[in-house]
Amino acid sequence: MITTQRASAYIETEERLGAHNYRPLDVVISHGEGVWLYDVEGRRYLDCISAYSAVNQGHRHPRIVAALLEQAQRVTLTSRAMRNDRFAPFLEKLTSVCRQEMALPVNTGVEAVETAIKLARRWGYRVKGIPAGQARIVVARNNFHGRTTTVIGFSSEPKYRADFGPFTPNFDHVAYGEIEALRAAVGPQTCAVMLEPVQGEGGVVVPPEGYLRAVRQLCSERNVLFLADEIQTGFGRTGDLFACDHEGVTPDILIVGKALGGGLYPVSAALASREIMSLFGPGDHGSTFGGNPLACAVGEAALDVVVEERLAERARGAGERLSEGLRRAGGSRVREVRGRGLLIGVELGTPARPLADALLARGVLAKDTHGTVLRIAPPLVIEDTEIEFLSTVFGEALAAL
Ligand code: IF1
Repeated sequence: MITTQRASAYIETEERLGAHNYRPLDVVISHGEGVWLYDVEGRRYLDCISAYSAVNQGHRHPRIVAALLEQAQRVTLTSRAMRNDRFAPFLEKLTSVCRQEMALPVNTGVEAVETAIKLARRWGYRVKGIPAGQARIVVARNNFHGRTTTVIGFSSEPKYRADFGPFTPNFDHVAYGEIEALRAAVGPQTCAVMLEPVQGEGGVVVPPEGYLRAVRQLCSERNVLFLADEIQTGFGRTGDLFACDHEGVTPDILIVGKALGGGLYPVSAALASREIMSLFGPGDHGSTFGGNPLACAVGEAALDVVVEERLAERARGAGERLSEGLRRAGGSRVREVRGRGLLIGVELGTPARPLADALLARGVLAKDTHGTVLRIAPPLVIEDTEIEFLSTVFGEALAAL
């Protein structure tokens, strides 16, 4: 990818002054609209990263931008030391869409994961009666739930853990998708099982049909909370409103984020029943920005767009057409095209970064994950003409490798 003088200047400064905690594609974006991003040279790219599924509604959705601008003229940050007139309507819409009784809003996804861990442990001690300090949580190998030290402490990925210890204890690991392994791992001190309904960073791994139902049943039988991390899979990404809906499963604690912010603002939350959420009393948990009026205004509009534009239904149909187009264009050069809805992983069997670079040169932004998988996750508003463009460019990029 030839970066021009202008782009190189941005890249040089970024490399000099910014921590090198990413190896980004060498493209400098200056404008976005719908599924399209434009770089500082005015070149156009079809965005198949969607900020890791945080832009389901498309870049700068007019309705969500309008909500942000309107609220920005009124009040933006009050803290939860007082109340504001956006919190209640946001809670009504969020609990109704998520089909949970109560919500605790925070900012980034990992904060919602940490909130769920604290809530599950408290339930373990005060409801299940687990002896103090002994509550355990079962997680899947190949998981990704965020980057705090507690959360990367139960990652199975060495590069996420190296030299960040010591880690929070009492997390047990099981193979993802194997219900017998989970049955064996759940013990008397287990308070919760936490899973992604489809593993994203782990390489777009879809569990066997019936796994989520079996997890739900096991947790109910063994008096253990089922925590579903739908931060990446939620709000239509996998062709259902939530990936758990594919198997008709309702988690005890639902963890959401990313697209709840409509691609404009960090909005995340943990949701649960009244019985569980009531275990948090005043002062037990909080955050400076959690539930701020601007976040609530953006979150409400983001939810309206997901529901009223039927993004889950669109993602299901578009995902089927795109997966078919990628299989046809990839032919024998692709081992597998897998995923659900518009969360698609192309398994190459060889490093996927060169393909990502070849796609970049042809106007498509896509990222490699787990080494040999190319993740394709465009905004859910993608049109059929754009799907055809993507499939064509995919075939050309593969042929050029
Ligand atoms: C990075 C990918 C990674 C998530 C799930 C919680 C979080 C995430 C299922 C935490 C965040 C982001 C983080 C970003 C890259 C991206 C990502 F899977 F989406 F591609 F890393 F695995 N649960 N995923 O996917 O949410 O605190 O970031 O708001 O850290 O590099 P967050």
